[in-house]
Amino acid sequence: RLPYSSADQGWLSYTNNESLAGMKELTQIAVYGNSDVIDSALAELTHGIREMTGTLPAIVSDPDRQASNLIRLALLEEIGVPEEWMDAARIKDLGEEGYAIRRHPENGGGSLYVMANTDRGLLYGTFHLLRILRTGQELDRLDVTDRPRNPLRMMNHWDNMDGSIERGYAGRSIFFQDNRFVEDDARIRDYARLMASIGINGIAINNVNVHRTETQLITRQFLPDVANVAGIFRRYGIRLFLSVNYASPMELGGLDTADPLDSRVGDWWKEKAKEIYEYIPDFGGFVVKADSEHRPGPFTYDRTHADGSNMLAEALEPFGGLVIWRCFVYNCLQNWRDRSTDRARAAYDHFKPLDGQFKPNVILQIKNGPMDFQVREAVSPLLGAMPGTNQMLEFQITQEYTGQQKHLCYLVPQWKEILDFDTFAQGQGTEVKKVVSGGIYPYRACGIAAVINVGDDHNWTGHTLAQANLYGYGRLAWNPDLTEEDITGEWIRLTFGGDSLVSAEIEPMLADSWHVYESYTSPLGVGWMVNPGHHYGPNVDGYEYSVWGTYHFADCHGIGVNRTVKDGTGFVSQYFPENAQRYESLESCPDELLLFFHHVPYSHVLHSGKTVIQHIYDTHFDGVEGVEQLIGRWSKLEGHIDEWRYRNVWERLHIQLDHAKEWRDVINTYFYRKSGIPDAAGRTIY
Ligand code: BDP
Repeated sequence: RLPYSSADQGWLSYTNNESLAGMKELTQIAVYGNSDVIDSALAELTHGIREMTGTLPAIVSDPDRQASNLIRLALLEEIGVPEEWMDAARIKDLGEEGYAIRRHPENGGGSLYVMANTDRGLLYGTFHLLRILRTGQELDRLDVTDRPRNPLRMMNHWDNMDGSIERGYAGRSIFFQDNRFVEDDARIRDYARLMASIGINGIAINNVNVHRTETQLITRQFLPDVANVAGIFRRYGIRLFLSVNYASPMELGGLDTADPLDSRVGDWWKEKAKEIYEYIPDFGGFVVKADSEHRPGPFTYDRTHADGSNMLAEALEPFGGLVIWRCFVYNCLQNWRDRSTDRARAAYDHFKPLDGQFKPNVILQIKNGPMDFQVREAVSPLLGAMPGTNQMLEFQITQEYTGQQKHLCYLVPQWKEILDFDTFAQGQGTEVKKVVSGGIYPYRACGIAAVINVGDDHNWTGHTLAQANLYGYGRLAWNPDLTEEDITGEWIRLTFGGDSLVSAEIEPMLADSWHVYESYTSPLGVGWMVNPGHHYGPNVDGYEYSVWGTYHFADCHGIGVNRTVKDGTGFVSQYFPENAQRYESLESCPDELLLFFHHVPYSHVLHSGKTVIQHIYDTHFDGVEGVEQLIGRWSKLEGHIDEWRYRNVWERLHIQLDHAKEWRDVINTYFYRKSGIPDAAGRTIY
């Protein structure tokens, strides 16, 4: 048994399952293949089965082909599968990370096979089998093959070495404390298990804002510790990445420049890369935030982001490392009096002209929207717009703008919309999910990354139901075609067991929650309206006259940002024509993004038939009622869920209710005073 930590095991918590207890196949396991990752798979399998059946399965060596009543965990090259089981094409199709799970009682002698080309495939297959067992799926003629759609499925930590987490709402870092690595790594092991079980294969452990101490992570002082974490990850098929400070050659190397075209700078990074790979032979590479929010970058030297990233890429290339270069580049010191600037334009304006100039081991990491992880914003027009440059999508699981894990806000529905968004880059059917998985352009590396919502809280995510975002992200990164319903149902059963009342109440809670949160916060896609700095709670004009470029332009006549080509910022022109036309015209612009693209009078009538002002009033009243319904549903689960988790969610829902009322009253009052238009339903607005 592995030394698991005492933290909540989340969706890996197993409870006794009587229907499995009698299954003979679960009493013995034969393993074909040998590696650390296979050992992890075996440990997970024995642990899970023991927890579910009460019996520790025996490990048997080399049983003959006819032997029955066992699980065969097998590398395909070791076992040589009988032809009738899988044709060659299907096996090839499993690739490096896919697997097959089969059980044919009649000709397999009652054995259950988990088969893969690689040890990582076996690990993923094992977790899938455990899911099948835990959710009580039919085992009789099991015939599953699966492989991930996205080559890279990453988590980005924004952890600082002092133990704090930028935009963290679930406690302190699980990696760092007092400017060192934590000593007890049981929690990190559990974390690696959770991540591998949802298919994550790359993790950047430190904040993209790389401060002085974290700059040192790539020095001999800390590389042994980094290597230790990389070792824990490796056993779970995960490669470790580091966020690096672009100015490291100056801060660590004593150079007087970080100019990417100065050969001393390139040489410094080459030496540095060599050093890192001495410690971590499978090091994933660098995540870089450059020229953004006061971080250093190539702009200082009048160089482009292609120059900057290629220089790093060259250093990592001999070792197979990647440079993940973030596109969150904009002017955070802009003059708000100058209405011709529009922050939404920035990523596209900076990067699109550089298409084709990046080295094959550079990937551009693009936030889902052109602004910054708002509850609702348009999809970034940069996605799909660079045929000659690897791209990956960036989501934010940590709920910076979506209630900071005090409010329930299930983000899977939002992510589904974004993944399914048709960019029209290559005509109809060029959805974001196809672009970033490499299905449209011949990308060398690509996938999805997300800013994680995990800290050292007992339940990892602060709000226990926020675990569903973590789980859902991993599942979607593995397969963006999974439905919201599938993911939600699976997560609930794995996390809380098979009580049907629990599923019946939590499913609609999760399904409604994004919409509920959106209703009582900023309306119709306009975003922001939060307190500056920490981004929690309502403040309509918090950012209105600020240099950050985030405005709603509300006055007594109307509200919204005119981003049209006709007489606005022209942002709309960055989309492919089908989307540009849809957003440009008031008639076809979808209601939920109306104020993201247009400035309209309060009396403007939406497709819903309501005026903008009445929509604002109605949704804000509805939003609070929505939270009351969430509480009503959750209250029915008392006694059906353990006390700790029940209280954890109950308390947060009540905080949410209080704060939803505050949002409602601040927003409604603001717009009532600005517009002077009373609520048609005559409700109290202050
Ligand atoms: C903003 C966050 C800030 C991050 C930045 C980023 O407020 O803390 O550093 O994004 O993504 O949303 O770099």
